[in-house]
Amino acid sequence: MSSGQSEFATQLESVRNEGLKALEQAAMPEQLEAWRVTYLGRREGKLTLAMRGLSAVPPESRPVVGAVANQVKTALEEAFAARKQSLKALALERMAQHEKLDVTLPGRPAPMGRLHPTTQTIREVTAAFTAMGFQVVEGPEVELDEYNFELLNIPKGHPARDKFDTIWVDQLDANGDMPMLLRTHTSPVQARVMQKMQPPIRIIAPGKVYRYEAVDATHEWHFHQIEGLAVDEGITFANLKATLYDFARRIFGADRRVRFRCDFFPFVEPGVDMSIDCFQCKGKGVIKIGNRTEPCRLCKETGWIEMMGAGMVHPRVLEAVGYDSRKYTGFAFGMGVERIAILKYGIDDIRHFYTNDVRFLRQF
Ligand code: FA5
Repeated sequence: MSSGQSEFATQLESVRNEGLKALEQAAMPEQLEAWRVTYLGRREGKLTLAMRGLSAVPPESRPVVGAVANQVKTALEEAFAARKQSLKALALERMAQHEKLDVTLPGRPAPMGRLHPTTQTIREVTAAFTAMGFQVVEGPEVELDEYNFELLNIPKGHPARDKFDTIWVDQLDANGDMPMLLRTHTSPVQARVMQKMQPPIRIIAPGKVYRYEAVDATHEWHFHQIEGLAVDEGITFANLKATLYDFARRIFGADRRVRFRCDFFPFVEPGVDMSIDCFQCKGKGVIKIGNRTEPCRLCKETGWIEMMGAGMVHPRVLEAVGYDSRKYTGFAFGMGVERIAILKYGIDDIRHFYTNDVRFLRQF
């Protein structure tokens, strides 16, 4: 080996030894990168600088010396890759130890949604009637005066309109009247169904209704009703009573008492209201608190809570939709859904339903 050749080889050896030693000290990613630039950097790296000495080696010796240079380069590169790999593995191991997950810990329970008591009640009542052969239909909440009143034998100026405190849609027709309203009851669905279908008819129509009235323990300004209608040849008041008794037994059990009293609705004749004994005072009208006797607020001391209005469909209503009232008769009823829920679950105030207090809603 010539002196230039051996000097060059020694220089390379020393770069390798120094580099390998320095590599052991590099423990952090940034130290590793600094090492790479110092020893393997293309422009100013120590290996690059040492390689420049190759020009002093005679051309015939260059292949031998070049091979040595390649060995050194490979040794440094492999050592670098191995160090990088082992530092990465170490970092992962440390992370696994410090950020350990305990997969046996129980998860946080996600709150479960549930059906609103109104929806549950609608479903229960609907199931009771579908079991008796009734079909479920729906109608619009924004309704025409024609269906809400006119076709139900409540023409303009009829005093019965005062009973339904109406929320009108603020839009005038050519006569300067307001033809649209938020339906005050589900009875307009009766007229809509009869216009479309021919008897025999057995339907129930659940839905939301609105009334411009003062709110108290048993009255809301928006609530739900379920309408019922049966029209066929030979339907009598006995069919109405039997159907409603059966419904009451299915929903409230056989031991609750119900009563029918005469009532007036222009779309039925005769008309009744159906009440059930008050769950709070057990039909007595008063409640005992210790030695004291207090009036029952829920039933207003009557011992009864009204559930629904009902009656035989008025012949004028049948005629208005084109039925022959000498051939067909029918019965209809309309019940308050929240009132049914109040009676079934012993709820003391209708206002709980729509204040969205989860403590109330969770009970059902
Ligand atoms: C009607 O709405 C008639 N359409 C019912 C009817 C249908 C009669 C078919 C005859 C034939 P009424 O206004 O009484 O009637 O209401 C019916 C039921 O809705 C009541 O018995 C009661 O359970 C419920 N209800 C009435 N007003 C309210 C209110 N403000 N808040 C909650 N429930 C109410």
